[in-house]
Amino acid sequence: DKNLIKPAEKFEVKEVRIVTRNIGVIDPRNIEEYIARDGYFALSKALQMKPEEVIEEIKKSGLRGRGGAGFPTGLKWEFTAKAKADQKYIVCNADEGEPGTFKDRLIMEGDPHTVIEGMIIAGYAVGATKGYIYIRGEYYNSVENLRKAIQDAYEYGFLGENILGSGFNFDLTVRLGAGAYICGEETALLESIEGKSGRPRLKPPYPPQVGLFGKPTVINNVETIANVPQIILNGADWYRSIGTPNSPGTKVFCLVGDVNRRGMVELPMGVTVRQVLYGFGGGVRGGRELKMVQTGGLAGTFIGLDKLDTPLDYDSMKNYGVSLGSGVILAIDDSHCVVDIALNVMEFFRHESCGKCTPCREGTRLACEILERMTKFEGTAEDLDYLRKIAEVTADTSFCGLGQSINVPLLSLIDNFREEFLEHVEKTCRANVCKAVPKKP
Ligand code: L3W
Ligand code: SF4
Repeated sequence: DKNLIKPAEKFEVKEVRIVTRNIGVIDPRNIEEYIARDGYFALSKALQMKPEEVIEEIKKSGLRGRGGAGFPTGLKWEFTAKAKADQKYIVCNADEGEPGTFKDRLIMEGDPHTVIEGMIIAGYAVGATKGYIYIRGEYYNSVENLRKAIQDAYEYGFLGENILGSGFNFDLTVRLGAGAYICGEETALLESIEGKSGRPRLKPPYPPQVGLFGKPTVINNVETIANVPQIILNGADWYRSIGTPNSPGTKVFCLVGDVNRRGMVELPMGVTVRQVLYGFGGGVRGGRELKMVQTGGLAGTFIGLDKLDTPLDYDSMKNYGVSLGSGVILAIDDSHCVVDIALNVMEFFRHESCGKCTPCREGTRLACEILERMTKFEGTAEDLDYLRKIAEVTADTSFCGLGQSINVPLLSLIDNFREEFLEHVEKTCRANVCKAVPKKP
């Protein structure tokens, strides 16, 4: 509702649409509309370059992985290109499962050809002739639009044999995930494509050396791949002119929670949390007070109001302790209780833990037990220290990123809102969410 948006002028933000440039502009099921907006021109340009030149351009652009970890894309491609093998693969991680994140879905639904074009260019650059898009099974519209787009791309000669007369061959297949969050972890995803149960592999070796079916593999997030055609078309210098020196380009943010306007917006890297919240989101809903913000997804940091001016890029964690992650910004107003939020987060990780290793399986369970006690006013001050210990040990000893990152949300909540946790020991909940449960006689 536009009437609800009252952006304070100084927080106004200007969208820069690279990845989302065609969304809502073209009919995603019509390849000709994509071509009319320079679609597949980048592919044609790339095929006239040497594969090393394509990689060099991506390296120069400074593009970094948009799934959350920010690994340099050009470097990943170079490792894969240099690995010796009879077969290589490109995998698009479209198993978007981070609560609050829906950017990859909207990109695939609204502009599937951009993802396809980016994958073909990646295949040419590293010498891969086969690609997989591993997509969340519940993303029905994305799956449909991607399948139609792939079929059309074959018909127009952008996929298959001798693409645009270049002698380069590339085939693309869509694979559906079945709803496990852990399958978004890149090696669990590879296991799943291979038909095994989705459990993470030990790293190293990393996928560029040993990936899908044991062969060198590039795995990139949807948003990362969707940047590629525009970088090839407009050049690395153009790309570097947007964003920050260490994090060039844009980020697609998903703003959710207690704001007037929720949704997806593409902004230059380095925009502040406050700019997204107020410039795009129009501030807190219903005249309530903002209590905290979680950035970067459920495994991201909870920040208080003192950190709202933090610039969001891949350095924000290092410099300010604020995660960028996959770009979720969750606004939380004062009607929510901090202990209840912590319990909610931990219940998610307990449910999604694949159970392969003890620290994550048991650590998440124990954390839930303690937090549940606290929400019933049965916790003690020592419980807080115990929670901290569980978070630290789980992070230090878990096998994969899921268990290794549960300390981030938990410790940021305990450190920033310790007083409110302790109030629960005194049997009060300032948000009136938690209640004592009468003991059974
Ligand atoms: C070759 C090396 N490759 C690292 C590669 C590695 C991977 C990438 C990052 O994601 C993020 C987390 C959250 N040679 C390499 C190398 N690589 N060293 O770089 O690796 P890593 O292990 O740091 O991170 P990751 O496990 O791939 C974890 C974010 O994911 N997250 C959730 C994201 C959710 C979505 C979504 O729903 N769309 O993206 C939640 O925590 O931010 O930073 O490719 O192989 N020496
Ligand atoms: Fe599975 Fe958790 Fe261990 Fe990762 S850390 S392998 S999700 S049990």
